[in-house]
Amino acid sequence: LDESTPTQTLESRTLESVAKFINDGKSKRIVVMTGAGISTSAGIPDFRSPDTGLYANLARLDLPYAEAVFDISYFRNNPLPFYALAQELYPGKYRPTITHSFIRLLYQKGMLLKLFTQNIDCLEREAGVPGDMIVEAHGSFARQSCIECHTAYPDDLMHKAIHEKEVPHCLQKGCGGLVKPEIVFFGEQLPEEFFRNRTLPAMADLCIIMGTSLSVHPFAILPQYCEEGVPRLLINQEQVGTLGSRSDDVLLLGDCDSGVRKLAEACGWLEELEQLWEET
Ligand code: CNA
Repeated sequence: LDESTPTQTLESRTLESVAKFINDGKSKRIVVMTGAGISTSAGIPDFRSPDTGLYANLARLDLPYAEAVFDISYFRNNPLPFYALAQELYPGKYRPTITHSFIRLLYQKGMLLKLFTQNIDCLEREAGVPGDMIVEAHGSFARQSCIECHTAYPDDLMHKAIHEKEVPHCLQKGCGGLVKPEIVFFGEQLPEEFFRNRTLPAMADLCIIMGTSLSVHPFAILPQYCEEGVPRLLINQEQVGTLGSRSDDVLLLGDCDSGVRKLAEACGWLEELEQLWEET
């Protein structure tokens, strides 16, 4: 696409046009899609950024390959590297970012249709987005269960195990299988709620994609469910997926927090957003 390619819906492929579209009341069903990049400023590393990403820093865990830490067959034989990492990622240590608060603001304004997140850090919930507005496509640390008999394991015991760096085992008589937070590992099915909701982006009148490399499938396909002519705004360090290929795609390349501040400012919501974030 170049400057001369006509738009279908927006006046132009700019952030200001997206803000005008929102302020004109044309956007009441926003679908937001997020990934690790919205939590990096909270102090949680993403996977794939060179140097700072988790995969670049896993050498100390002595893994055969970086992704093994989230591989279910590797975990069965050696759960220790995952639990070393889980201690760092476990909810409670991090504060939601202003980007998380921006999603809450969309919800408060009655504009959020659904948030699809790949993140497992629960920061969307902590920012005040209700659980039923969120599809945690890769699960989260919110629940845990036995990988053999799938019996749920109590939260307080999980909390204790994480902090004492122990690997928890199933409490069912005769089972004793390994317990794992219900985050989706390589080799595991995505939660049923992902499949139930995955075509929802087709109902959106605006889609905002933030902080994801869109390299994990089937999540990566979600933006393509948006109808042609529905504006798709990408706020990310880099261009990803097929974003930028449609007439109403807007790319805001840079960090998420300044991107959402710019969007909020253009909508006249900046003060409200900053206050909401302060109170979180
Ligand atoms: P990824 O593949 O690491 O990609 C992150 C993307 O965000 C990249 O395109 C970066 O350029 C971009 N990015 C990083 N920081 C910023 C920033 N401050 N502002 C704007 N853009 C930024 O992560 P994905 O989420 O796409 O990959 C999917 C994996 C990562 C999922 O399975 C997650 O469970 C997993 N993950 C989650 C967390 C978390 O819950 N916080 C942390 C690390 C990995």
